Amino acid sequence: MRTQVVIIGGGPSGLLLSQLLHKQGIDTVVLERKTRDYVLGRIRAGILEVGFVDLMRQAGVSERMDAESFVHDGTVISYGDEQFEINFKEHTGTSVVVYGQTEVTRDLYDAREAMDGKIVFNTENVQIHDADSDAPYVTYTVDGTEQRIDCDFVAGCDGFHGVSRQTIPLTVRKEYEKLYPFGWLGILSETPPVHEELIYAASDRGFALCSMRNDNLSRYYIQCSLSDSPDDWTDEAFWQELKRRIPAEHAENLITGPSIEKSIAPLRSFVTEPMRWGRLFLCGDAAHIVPPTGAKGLNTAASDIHYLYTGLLQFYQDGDSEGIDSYSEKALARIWKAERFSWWMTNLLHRFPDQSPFDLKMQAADIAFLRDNHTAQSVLAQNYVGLPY
Ligand code: FAS
Ligand code: PHB
Repeated sequence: MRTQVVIIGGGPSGLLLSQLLHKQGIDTVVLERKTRDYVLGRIRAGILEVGFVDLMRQAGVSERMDAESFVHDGTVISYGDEQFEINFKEHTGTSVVVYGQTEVTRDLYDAREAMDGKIVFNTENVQIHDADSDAPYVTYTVDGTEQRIDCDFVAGCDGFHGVSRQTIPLTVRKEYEKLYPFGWLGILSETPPVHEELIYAASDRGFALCSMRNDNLSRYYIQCSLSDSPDDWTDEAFWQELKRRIPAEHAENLITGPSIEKSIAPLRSFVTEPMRWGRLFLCGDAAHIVPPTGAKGLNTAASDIHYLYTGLLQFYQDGDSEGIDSYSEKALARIWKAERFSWWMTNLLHRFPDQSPFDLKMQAADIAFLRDNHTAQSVLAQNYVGLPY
């Protein structure tokens, strides 16, 4: 088989790239190691930057998002019983969209199937060959039969544990990593959100986040120990701890209910450089990871896809390789700013086991300065809604 671009990974990165390229007549094949239902079963991001929304519109996959998403002009930051709002609209003129990654991925799958996009599920042993030549190819096994696809380019959209990043020799790539000494225990509950905007809560017991998916589907997180497992937390224990970490007025209004999903995500910052090796390009979690505190994971995947899509279009339509040649540099320039923001938000709002009394005073002063200073709030707002592509 032959195609123009093989895309490894059928998550939001791979599907969005495939849809954008297909709409321009560029042929792709997506290789996904799981099933569609398995991919849709993962509960992850919830906040979309305006750049992501524009890309979904460009891909012709925004109808349900426009109909069902919430537009948020700001967010609440709380510490103990005190709270203040950061008004994104006032500072930046724009907002963010609340629409779950699960729904984004579902819409993309539906759009790919409506266009007869080629997606191979349950692929095993995907291997990228001759990526540093002009004739790369990919082999994989499906239903016990080995297949080969010759192509012009390979897009590695296979997430942090995928094969693409590992294909780039260690003599070529450099990795940067920071592991955080805690995780996020998240639950999904069919209950109305506790507040009309998100609440990022710092407390002396640790971080909490109150988010949502729709009027009767809420997403809550509490900072937890890395040694915890979801089974260590009954729903009741989760609700009680969440109430201790958010302002009393919200704790009193919190409507609890049974969790329909409960999981723990470890927090890490990670970047691999470069994001291109020959005809192989890395996108999204295959190349970088952020702690979810700044809601940047999915949104930096989107800006990667924007840069790669634009570059491939330039190559195929104008025979000009400038866009793909500058892909890694452009993507990394924006990624590092998102890494910094996510790292900064995580340090601002979480309790670290080794914090000294002085460190705690510095953290409280940071939050107080953010509360009182218009410019500090504007800096947070600009980063949260998304820096320019
Ligand atoms: P993904 O990991 O989503 O998709 C990669 C796909 O490649 C998967 O479907 C996988 O099955 C497939 N794959 C892997 N190896 C393969 C192989 N060898 N062959 C074929 N296919 C292969 N971001 C936020 O902004 N907010 C959040 O709250 C948030 N929570 C998260 C919680 C968890 C547990 C995780 C892991 C991530 C979270 N993220 C969050 C980040 C997340 O949203 C990612 O940024 C987003 O999924 C990135 O999308 P992709 O790059 O498509 O990678
Ligand atoms: C979510 O709704 O899952 C969510 C929202 C904001 C974040 C992280 C996760 O920063």
